[in-house]
Amino acid sequence: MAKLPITVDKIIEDFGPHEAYAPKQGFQGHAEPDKLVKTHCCFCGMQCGIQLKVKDDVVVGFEPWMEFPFNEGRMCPKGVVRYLQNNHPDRLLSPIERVEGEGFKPIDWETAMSRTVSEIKRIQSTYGNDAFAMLSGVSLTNELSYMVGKFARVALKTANIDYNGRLCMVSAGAGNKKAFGRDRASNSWADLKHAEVIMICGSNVSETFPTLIHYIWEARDNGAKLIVVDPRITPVARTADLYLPVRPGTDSALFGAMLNYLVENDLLDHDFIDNYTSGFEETISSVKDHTLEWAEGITGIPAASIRQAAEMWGRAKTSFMLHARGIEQHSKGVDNVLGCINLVLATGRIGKPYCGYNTITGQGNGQGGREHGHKCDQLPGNRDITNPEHRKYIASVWGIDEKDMPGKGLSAYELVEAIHRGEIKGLISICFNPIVSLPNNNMVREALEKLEFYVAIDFFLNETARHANIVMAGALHEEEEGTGTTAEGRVVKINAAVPPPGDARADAAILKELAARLGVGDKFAYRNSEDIFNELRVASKGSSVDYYGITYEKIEKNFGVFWPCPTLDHPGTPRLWEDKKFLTPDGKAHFNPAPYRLSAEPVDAEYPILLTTGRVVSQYLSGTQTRRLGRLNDSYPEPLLEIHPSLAQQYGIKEREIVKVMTRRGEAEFPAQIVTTIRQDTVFIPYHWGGRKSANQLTIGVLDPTSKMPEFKVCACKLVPTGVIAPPSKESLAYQSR
Ligand SMILES: Nc1nc2c(c(=O)[nH]1)N[C@H]1C(S)=C(S)[C@@H](COP(=O)(O)OP(=O)(O)OC[C@H]3O[C@@H](n4cnc5c(=O)[nH]c(N)nc54)[C@H](O)[C@@H]3O)O[C@H]1N2
Ligand SMILES: Nc1nc2c(c(=O)[nH]1)N[C@H]1C(S)=C(S)[C@@H](COP(=O)(O)OP(=O)(O)OC[C@H]3O[C@@H](n4cnc5c(=O)[nH]c(N)nc54)[C@H](O)[C@@H]3O)O[C@H]1N2
Ligand code: SF4
Ligand SMILES: [Mo]
Repeated sequence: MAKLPITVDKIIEDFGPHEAYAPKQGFQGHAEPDKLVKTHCCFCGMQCGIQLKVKDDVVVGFEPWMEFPFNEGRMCPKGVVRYLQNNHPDRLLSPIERVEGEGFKPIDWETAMSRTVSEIKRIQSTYGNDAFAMLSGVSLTNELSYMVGKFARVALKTANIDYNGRLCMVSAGAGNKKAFGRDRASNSWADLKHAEVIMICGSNVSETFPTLIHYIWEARDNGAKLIVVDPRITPVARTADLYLPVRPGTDSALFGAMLNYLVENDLLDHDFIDNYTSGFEETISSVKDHTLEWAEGITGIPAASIRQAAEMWGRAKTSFMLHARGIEQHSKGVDNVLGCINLVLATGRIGKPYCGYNTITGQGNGQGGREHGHKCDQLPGNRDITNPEHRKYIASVWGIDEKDMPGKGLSAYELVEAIHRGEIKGLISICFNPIVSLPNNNMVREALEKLEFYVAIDFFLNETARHANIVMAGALHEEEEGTGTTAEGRVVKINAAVPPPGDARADAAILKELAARLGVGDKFAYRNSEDIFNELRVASKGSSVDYYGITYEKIEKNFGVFWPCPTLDHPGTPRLWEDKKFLTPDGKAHFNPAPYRLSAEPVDAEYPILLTTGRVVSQYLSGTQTRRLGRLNDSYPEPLLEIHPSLAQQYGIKEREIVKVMTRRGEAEFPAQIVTTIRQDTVFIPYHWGGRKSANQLTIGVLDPTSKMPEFKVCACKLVPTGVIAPPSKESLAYQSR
């Protein structure tokens, strides 16, 4: 296999645009459109409503969709350019095959399908079914998420299927299931507007969920107080009443100390605790020694600020807790989530107006995509693949014998480790770019080079697909009908605006044909997306994630439907837990002990600085999509190392000096961006790039024991200045000319 790292530019330089490439030239943004199609943004979990303008079967622009209640026409910088992907010159317009020493060549679908199927059969008959694995993603619709889970178990008959939400939502999911028995944000965003106190832990909301900020501003207008917990003074932190500059990896000490303070000062809702919860005594005794002063030593947050946070939270009548990956992407991510939930339960602020608790779902369908069965341990309806009753029910929906259903497989990072060990020999991926997005990605690269056969399904040639033998040209959201579920639990309709370009195919059509060639066509005889959705509804019936009462028609009529929605006449459930009937075995909300423990890799003399990673507003995830959208890319074209002036001074680092960042996994160079908005002991690098620019060369592949979430948010590094000043990037030039 070709040796990497090779950047996207290099790919195009090396191999040229493939022969089938024939984009329609020129966008007719100002021409009268043939039609406007109401749908949703393909990027983050807000799933803003948008109308796509279509001319001659090409998406040429957009119009705001004012009536859609969540965003009322507002969009962020990514949402307003997503339409440029449909006609993008880098689109894969047919399957391509990698020929050793030559590069990728277009092939026809017959060749792509027959070669793929014969390799699947060869590998599985030689090494066993589980030696062929699948990796999936939650930019996919609910229909595709469901279909992929079924495809892996019924067509590939492999246990080894997992998804990119493993890097995103699994700590939140595991915490929510433990505490409530159900994995969904508890409230619609409407409850935010009238909360007295809003606490945001580990989320750069203004850059990552820009349209949600409007709700926070409205709450502020109504008098809400805002607490933000982040090692960086993010744009939203700048506006906070109380900013808590937490040392990365120590949030559980903060939450424990706040809980202890609430107990000691009796800022508790005894009625709620006594009647509707369990585990309180055990939990509070686990944080008895978490004093304010002790927590100051661990977290670096002044004790007085922790007291103030506990007072603000404890004395409010209504409150809203929000958290995202900043506290979840840790080897104790689940504990951090439970620490937040404990504060919510201790004050009884759930299941009533303006009281809420939401983990902010990241990817477009990060909510729905974690419900319908393409996780290694999960069946549709967030059912458990090891539970005999659950297996029996889903086997009956799928029309297979329960004994033929594979068991629990490996989680995403573990699955790649198994490839590295030579245990897994074949891979099919759809909607995932693990060589950019998994931690410790030098290992990932070595693993990919060991595969005997790899087929990827994508609409762009992403960095991981560069290692594939075959890449099948798939479809964008605007090219395939389906549904998604937003971060607030609202099931919305994704409408196809145009057919896939060239010879590209809808993802469902690709999976359907593969299934047929693998001999199970009868199990995938769907005529359209609605057929898949109708089967999904039945598969979810009676589960903690009940979609049974949701239909395409109902979604369109009501601007989405909030699950659970168990019957056709049920209106859906925007606010959970009003009945205080939790889905845990004892019917109560569970407190869970989550005392502080160390992160996997504490700093030491050799690696003395904390490294954390995350996002910037204009790039999305592995960057496959946004690095191709000129205006977005121009505003942040390369990863920069955020560093505090005093730490920079200690090393003699100057603005834009290239700094070598080293960890026990690897090293990489980044221009320094000296900012006063970060802790002095911490540096931050955004992770949206591959190859030599990838932050994940440095991150650590240690997982949360429960959720198997990697510790993206903290590891130890050292800095070596190179003395070379990087030329001004387009970004800093643009900045200077302002
Ligand atoms: N522009 C843009 N928006 C996106 C995405 C994108 O790639 N780009 N991706 C979407 C997806 S899939 C996701 S998951 C979300 C992620 O949304 P967020 O979680 O908001 O984004 P991150 O940048 O990963 O991390 C959030 C914050 O965590 C802080 N942090 C780091 N370590 C710690 C810690 O130990 N404790 C605390 N309290 N905070 C810490 C960082 O400083 C950062 O400001 O964004 C979604 N929206
Ligand atoms: N260091 C570090 N690493 C991280 C994180 C971090 O904060 N720090 N965050 C993690 C998080 S939260 C996430 S969510 C992951 C995301 O990591 P990935 O899932 O690897 O990132 P994406 O860019 O979404 O890659 C998805 C691929 O799917 C393709 N795609 C998108 N939509 C579709 C579709 O409808 N059909 C098909 N066939 N393909 C599609 C895109 O073109 C892209 O190539 O990264 C994780 N990695
Ligand atoms: S906030 Fe999210 S869903 Fe809305 S336009 Fe931006 S990226 Fe798209
Ligand atoms: Mo994510």
